[in-house]
Amino acid sequence: MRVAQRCDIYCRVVDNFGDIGVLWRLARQLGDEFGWRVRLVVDDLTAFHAIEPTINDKKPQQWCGKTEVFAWKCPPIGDFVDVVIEGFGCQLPQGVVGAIAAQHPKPLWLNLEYLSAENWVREHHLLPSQHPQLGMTKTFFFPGFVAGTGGLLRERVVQPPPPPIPMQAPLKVLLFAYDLPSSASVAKVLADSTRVAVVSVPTGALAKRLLAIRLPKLDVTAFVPQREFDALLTSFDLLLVRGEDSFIRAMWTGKPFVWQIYPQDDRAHWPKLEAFLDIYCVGLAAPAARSLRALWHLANGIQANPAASEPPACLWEDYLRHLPEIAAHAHRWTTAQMKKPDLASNLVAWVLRL
Ligand code: TRH
Repeated sequence: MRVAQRCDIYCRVVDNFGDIGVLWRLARQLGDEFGWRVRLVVDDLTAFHAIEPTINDKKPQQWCGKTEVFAWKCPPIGDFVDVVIEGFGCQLPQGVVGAIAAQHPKPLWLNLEYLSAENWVREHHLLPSQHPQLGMTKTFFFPGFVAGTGGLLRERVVQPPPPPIPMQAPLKVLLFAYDLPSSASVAKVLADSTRVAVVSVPTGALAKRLLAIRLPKLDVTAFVPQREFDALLTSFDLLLVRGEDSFIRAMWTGKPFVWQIYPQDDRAHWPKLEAFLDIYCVGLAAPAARSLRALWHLANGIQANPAASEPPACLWEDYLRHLPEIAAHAHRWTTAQMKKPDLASNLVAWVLRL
């Protein structure tokens, strides 16, 4: 059996914080829970600093807990490595590709893909791809919600959620969303609702937009370090989250949430959202599922039939009517997901089996 302990993870920040957010979690978990020696190579230390304030964005090489962090322009080359994880198809620096190809034995080379609930993910998970010149195989590792995929990032410390409690008091809502017109329209509906006490928005472009329109009940909050993010989420009743990492963390709270998916050109993200809704709504009664879908569509600026769509305030009122059912469903969904093996465990098991 091959015991992999030396792992290099490569991360290019395309946008925002999700790329580094996911790969930093994975790096930490592999080190803390599996005893791997992990090196994380990142092209944007400023984004990293935003979620992990102990990172010095001027230092090309530094330790952060058990992880050694390198700036992209000076990656570690020459040391023996067992596993190389390329984050989200980021393309390894040229010198690194040559170095790992020259190593004997060659490392396992994985590409960690973005999360999707689409059906094809199961068929593509763990598919190998042969490098045309180097005689090396890169394996595609797909996160996912169902058996046959790589699973979801979840550290051992994440506990099953407490049972939902009836929400009588006005709701505290977190809105961590993109700076889009759809986010502003959801924010307005929330702020106008007598059932909402506060709309909390992390500092950033959307907060600026909402401050500019003087949104009532708006509370602009400081960006917290990622290790405090779960605690932040659990302090709210309803979570509007985005991207990949905050979406999964909201899920682990077991609370009702709305997912604003990362927008892509040509609406490529729409089928991804629908694929998740299709699996998420299983077991939810049709009227509640319709209401949940309608609010998620509103948050994502999706209008299947603009002529037939109800005003945002009506969609919200309908959602509120179904909220007890939606909250119970969220708890059931999370409890079921937590019974599945997590992504890091799946990845380690696959590496050790080879
Ligand atoms: O920042 P994002 O929009 O990242 C996106 C997505 O990952 C998307 O899939 C990807 O294609 C794109 O980046 C490039 O949203 P996400 O994924 O939720 O990441 C936000 C991270 O920020 C997450 O790790 C939580 C962290 N965070 C904090 O640490 N503190 C905070 O106060 C907040 C609000 C977030």
